[in-house]
Amino acid sequence: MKTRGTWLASALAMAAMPFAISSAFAADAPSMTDAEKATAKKIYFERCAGCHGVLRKGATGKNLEPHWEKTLKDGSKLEGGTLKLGQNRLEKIIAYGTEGGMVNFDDILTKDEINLMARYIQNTPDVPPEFSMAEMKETWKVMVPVDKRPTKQMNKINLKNIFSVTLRDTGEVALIDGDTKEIVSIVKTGYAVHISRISASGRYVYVIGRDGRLSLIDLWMEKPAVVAEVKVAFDARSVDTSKFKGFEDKYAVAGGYWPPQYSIMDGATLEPLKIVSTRGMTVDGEYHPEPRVASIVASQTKPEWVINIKETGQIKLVDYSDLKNLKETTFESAKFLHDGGWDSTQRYFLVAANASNKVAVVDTVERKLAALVDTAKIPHPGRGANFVHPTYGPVWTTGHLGADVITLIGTDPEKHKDNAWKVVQEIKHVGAGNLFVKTHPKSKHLWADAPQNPEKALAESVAVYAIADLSKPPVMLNVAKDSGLPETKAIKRAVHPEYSADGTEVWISLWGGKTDQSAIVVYDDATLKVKKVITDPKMITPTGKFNLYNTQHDIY
Ligand code: DHE
Repeated sequence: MKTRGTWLASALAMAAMPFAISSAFAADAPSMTDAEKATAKKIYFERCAGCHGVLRKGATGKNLEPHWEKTLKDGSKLEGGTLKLGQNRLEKIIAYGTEGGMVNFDDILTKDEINLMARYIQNTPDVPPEFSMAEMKETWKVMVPVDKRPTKQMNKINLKNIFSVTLRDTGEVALIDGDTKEIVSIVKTGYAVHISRISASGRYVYVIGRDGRLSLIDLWMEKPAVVAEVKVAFDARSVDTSKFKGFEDKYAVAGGYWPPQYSIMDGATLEPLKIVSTRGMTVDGEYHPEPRVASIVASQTKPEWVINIKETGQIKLVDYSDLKNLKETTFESAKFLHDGGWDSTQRYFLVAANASNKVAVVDTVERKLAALVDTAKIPHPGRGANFVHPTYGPVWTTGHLGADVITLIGTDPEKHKDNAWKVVQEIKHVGAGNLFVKTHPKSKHLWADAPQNPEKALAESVAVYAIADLSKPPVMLNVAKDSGLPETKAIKRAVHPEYSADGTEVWISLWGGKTDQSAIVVYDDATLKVKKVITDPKMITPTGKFNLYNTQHDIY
């Protein structure tokens, strides 16, 4: 599959990251000047690190070390590396991509930059510095202390239906009133914010930037604003809060890509409390120096987080009831864990091991892996979608980046035992390149995007399936056309369906060019007609959207 580089764009701020150990460049690698190395390092973090890793050991993308060697199960050795591939082959791969899923960069990087990157990755990777508790504390800021914050909601917004929207390339989040569709506030956050998560009480929004900056927004203020901030890592993607009774709003937890560790903060001030490294052995028994923290989810039924470690395939249940004597239960699943969501009972967490083409099912009651389900190529669920299938009973759904299907997995081991943790149906999707699927308990529809599909018309559209008859072709909505926005050079990728709190509307972002005014198109879920186009000069590169009520209660 060939898709565009936007998917890969990684933390800009990582480029500015200091490097403790200057690279020991391989003897037979192409030479580079200091200035070239600096430019290449920046491009690598912007475009490549998200998939290949900082140390280039590979994850969703291939290993990019100058030389690697591995012992196969039968004892034989396999070796390879960028030096072996050589300058010409590397330039071709970077420019045109590969059938294996590497994207083409010939439209993003110049010929000189492609030449530079091919040389850079034949040299030994730089090792970025660690990030200690003392360093983290230095970055911690409380803009509005707890005793200066309101004691009740000071605005008239229906907080249940507010949406926190990532404005990816401006480093901001827009808070949009779901009832009036007015932008309530645009707040400065970290670079290319990844996700927003809501505290158990629904008062606070936690927003994590790719540069590891965690921002805390207080929705009770007359105009909601950032009240505290801390840098949790140099590169990060995930955050959640403590949701169990008695611990509401008490802690926040954030996952680092680099350094590979998770940090626990005070929920109201973001004061750093604890850092836990995730380095260790993969499920294959090999030491990994860069096991990045992928999705984190808070249990509503226990004082526990499910923390998924990408490269090692280890899943941790972290009991936060006693931080000094932190209890971690770790169990093996499959490598390259990424994103996932609860089943409808919120007992099981289903997480994609994306480059292993599997979904791991975590049983948070029995505290063990319930199943590892084989799926089509590169499952990418977001949080997935739960509904009752007319034939197979309760199912959880994932789309795929690498296959043109939507996979339905049975989730009811009590009443539909034969279907539990099995792929009960694969719906034919409009193409590969899906990122997110979504439904709502009150809806009769399943929505699926395809923003990474190379066909412009598909990338700009969403597909809506009727749950009552999933064999029927979907209704296609061309969101870019429905927005009424003028044509631009950049494709306007329709991404991330998100329901309103009452489940009657679906909001879709148009992820457009870096500086283009874009929009969120709101559809009526019953009639599939456009209800509203939310646009504004400041609406630039909207991507993820998080409805407060649905995110707070894990409704999807
Ligand atoms: Fe994401 C979720 C990592 C690229 C939009 N993304 C996640 C999660 C992880 C992750 C680990 C789960 C967080 C959780 O639940 O705790 N994403 C990565 C990457 O490593 C990757 C592949 C490359 C990178 O360099 O970041 C990547 N992601 C993207 C994008 O390019 C997307 C499409 C647009 C953007 O805004 O950057 C994007 N990712 C999202 C969204 C979610 C997400 C909207 C949350 C989905 C939800 O409904 O909860």
